[in-house]
Amino acid sequence: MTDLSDFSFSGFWRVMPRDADPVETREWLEAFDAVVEAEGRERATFLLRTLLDRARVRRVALPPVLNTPYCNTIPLADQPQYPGNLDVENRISAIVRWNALAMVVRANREHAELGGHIATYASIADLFEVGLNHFFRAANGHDPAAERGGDLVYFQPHAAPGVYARAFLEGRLTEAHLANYRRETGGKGLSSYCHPYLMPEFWQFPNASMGIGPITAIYQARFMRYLENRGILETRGRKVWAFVGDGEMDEPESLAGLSVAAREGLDNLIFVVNCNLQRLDGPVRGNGSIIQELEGLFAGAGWNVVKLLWGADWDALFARDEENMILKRLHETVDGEFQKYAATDGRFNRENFFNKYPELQAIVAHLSDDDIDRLRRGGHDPVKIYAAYHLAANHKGQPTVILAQTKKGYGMGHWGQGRMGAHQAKKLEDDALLAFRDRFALPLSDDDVHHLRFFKPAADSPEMRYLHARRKELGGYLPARPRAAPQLRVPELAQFTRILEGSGGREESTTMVFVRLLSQLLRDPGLGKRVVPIVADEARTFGMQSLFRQVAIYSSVGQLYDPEDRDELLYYKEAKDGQILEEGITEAGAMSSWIAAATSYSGHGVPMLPFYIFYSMFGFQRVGDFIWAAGDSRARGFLIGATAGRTTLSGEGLQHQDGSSHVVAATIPNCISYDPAFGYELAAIVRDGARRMLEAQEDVFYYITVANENYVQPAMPADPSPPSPRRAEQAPSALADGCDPAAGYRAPDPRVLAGAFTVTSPEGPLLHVPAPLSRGERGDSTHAAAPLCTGTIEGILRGMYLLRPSPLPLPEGESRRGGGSPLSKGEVSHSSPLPLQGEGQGGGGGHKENARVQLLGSGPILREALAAAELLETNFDIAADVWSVTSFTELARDGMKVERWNRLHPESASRETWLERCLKHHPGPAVAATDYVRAYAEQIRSLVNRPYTVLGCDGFGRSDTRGALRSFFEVDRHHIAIAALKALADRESLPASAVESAIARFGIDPERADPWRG
Ligand SMILES: Cc1ncc(C[n+]2csc(CCOP(=O)(O)OP(=O)(O)O)c2C)c(N)n1
Repeated sequence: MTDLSDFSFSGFWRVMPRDADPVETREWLEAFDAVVEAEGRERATFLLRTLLDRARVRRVALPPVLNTPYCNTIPLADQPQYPGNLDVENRISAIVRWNALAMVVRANREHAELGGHIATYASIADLFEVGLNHFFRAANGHDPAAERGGDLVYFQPHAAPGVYARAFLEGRLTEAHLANYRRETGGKGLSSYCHPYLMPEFWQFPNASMGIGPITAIYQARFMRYLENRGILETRGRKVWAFVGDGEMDEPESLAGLSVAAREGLDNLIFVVNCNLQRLDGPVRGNGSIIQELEGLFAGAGWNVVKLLWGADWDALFARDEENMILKRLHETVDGEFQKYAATDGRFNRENFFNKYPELQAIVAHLSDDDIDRLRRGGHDPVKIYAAYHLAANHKGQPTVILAQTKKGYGMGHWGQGRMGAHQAKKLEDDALLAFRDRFALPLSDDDVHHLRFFKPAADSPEMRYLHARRKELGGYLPARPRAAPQLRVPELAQFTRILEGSGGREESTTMVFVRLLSQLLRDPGLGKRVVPIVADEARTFGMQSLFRQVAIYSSVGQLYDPEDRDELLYYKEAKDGQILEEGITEAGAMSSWIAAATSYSGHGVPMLPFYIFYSMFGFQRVGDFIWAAGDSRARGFLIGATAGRTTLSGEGLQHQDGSSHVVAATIPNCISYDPAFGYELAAIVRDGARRMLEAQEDVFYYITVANENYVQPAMPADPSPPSPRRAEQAPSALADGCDPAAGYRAPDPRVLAGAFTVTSPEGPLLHVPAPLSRGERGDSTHAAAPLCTGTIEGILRGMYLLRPSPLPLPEGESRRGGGSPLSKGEVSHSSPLPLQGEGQGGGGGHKENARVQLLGSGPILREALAAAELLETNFDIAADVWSVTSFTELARDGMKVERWNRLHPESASRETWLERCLKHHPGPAVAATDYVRAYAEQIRSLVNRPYTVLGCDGFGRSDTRGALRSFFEVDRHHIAIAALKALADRESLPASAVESAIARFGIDPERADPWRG
């Protein structure tokens, strides 16, 4: 075996330095002991500090003060009495172990592809059991504060089989559930890991992706303090227990929140690191010590560290070890060796560990090899576990981490315990199973073992009575996830009049509109208190500094300094009951806070409405896995991707310009995403989202992009004008109120379409829309109600609505009856080339029938589509209807649903998608342009049912002006117009030469490199 005692490199936590003068050492120690005894610990601490200061002055290297010896933190003398019946608990634990093992092995005997894990639970079983028998409180505990909720327990994900096996004993899962482990499609299976989405009444926290559990647990504990400090919920006495793997602690996210937990003094948080010293491929630190390393990290971050390394049988050995030979030997041993000792028998351990020094050999001389084999690590000894939990649960002022040393695959003999491949062991033969039965003294026949029969003692057996009694005492069963939550009333949309009316000629970005909206929500008497604004050091970027003063920044200690800007109206105000969670530069931390708030309806029975606003590029791309976990958590809240768009965030360049978040958002089933262009769209979306989440209690969350480009925000288009004679011919609208923006209506009075609104091009103004009707003109003197068009709102929410019908007439031959059919060759009567205006070929008015196109735009690029429409109409006499597509994803999802229904109901009348309904009376090829990669708008291709050209911003971003970027990525008005002309030329509605000359006229270089490669 390796002897590291001679190694000189800095494995300080590993090797005790040699003692050059033991006599002198003893004198110092005796003197120190005398001080402690005579003058107390405080005096001793003072002397130590003074000594350390002197050492610094004399340039003596300081010892590693954050590490303690490789033994239990809690001395035997401080160990509390064990309050339980160890014998019964051992039997329960053995039964749970067996059922977990049987479940996994059975599944894999039947279908080897199912997988599963045995070794993780085998290592953590005792840590769970002591918690479940003595510590983890459920929501209705017999606590003096009876109304309080329970503890929140993050079970180590790969130990899920054991959690199922216990729930089976508790009668919460049936044998059928266990028999369907990892077979979920039939509806009665058990999910592989902790997935609230799949088992919404069982699991609370999705943590199967390593690192997500630890950090979300920290921010959960912090959020409980937030609820308490803001006077929303009493959480005192409740704990967050997070069971994490030692390998998992390598994830940056696992470590990311350690300092915030200590800074906030989260003594409601207990981490238990299952230090079985192995991960998937091999040892966590083969050549080092993960426990000593983690001790240093946690202690350095300010945590209370409890090492739980050795079971009670070691106490006697340590007591006999006057020379500290055991510690010396332990400090020589790296984790790779500890793993080998776990995988081998007592004889091997004696020969290789204990026999190294005669003194050590003597210490275990009275033990047989079997006795040595039975020496337990701390994480397998309920008495020691209890002591650690007891200390942690009562510790004040700091979070506690328990570093529990265990053996991976504990009890699996040479088939699994401590083996390199233990993590993936899932198929055991009969001899291994029989040995397991014997090892844990299970009352099973060979036949039971052979058939992997689940075992449940009789209801009146001591085991079952004990198990139920313990959980009853602790308030109920865990894990359990309450689904119901009180409803919260959401303000009506009409209350957002100021936003719905547009910006009245002022230029404003959708981000600014969002901040106004948020500010109004915060003031709402019913909902305001439940709104949780979250930022990761970007509040000023998004113009949110006004909120600092309005609702203050949450700080558990209030504000201990006089802020530099105190004299200003909107100063940086921190307060104990502050509402904003200002997380600093940690998107992972901010997401973790958001998840805690967005699941508060379930975790605490207190619905909250969190808005996390971030640079959209640092959302799905940076912390996409957290957002996925939020979906799994059934989170309810808003994610606001700000400064969004590849060309709209102009100057920031490649790392900042987001062109893909909407594509990723589309892959999360319960994430509803929108890319609104105008403030009224945003208001309608947010209001409806809040209604769905807080009133209808749907398990959905929202991703909405907002941008920082300033332009005049138009008013929400009012109810459509009375149907024109043409419209009267149409089939009746499917919408109850007869207001169907999709069916096409007469161009609304431009004054209600938009606030004063000018789209310009290098050629000059293209489209000018005067300011909205004044209140006097509209005849309403109050500010109460904006003109709402329920049809328009429905369109906004369903993904598209007709924003600007072309003022040019529909072709005679194009009856709205047949709408939606693609233009076929020669269908449009323009047989002669369409000249460019000003090129001496006439053109412009005079045509009775115009070629027509449908322009689809989203976000800020919608304004380019509007400008393109004007270009097409003014210069080419081509009618262009412009659609605001608020969500290509919602359109595509609707399409998926309708297409599937039609496919499976071949004899029924086909259903129509929203997109079909929208476009069917609007002929002509379609062109879509967005600020995102083409894949975003491509989602609807199969639904468009006509020639469809998609423009988008594929490629790396770069810095430049918006105009230059839009030209570069070819999503500006000129490229939209060219795409429309080309689509018409392909249908022979105009000659290719017209497109060619337009390309030249717009100064487009057709030979330049592809923008996504340029
Ligand atoms: C982010 C992430 N990466 C990789 C994995 C695959 N994985 C599952 S368990 C595991 C090893 C876990 O080791 P450890 O945390 O020590 O837990 P143990 O099972 O040993 O107790 C790995 C790599 C994962 N689930 N999540």
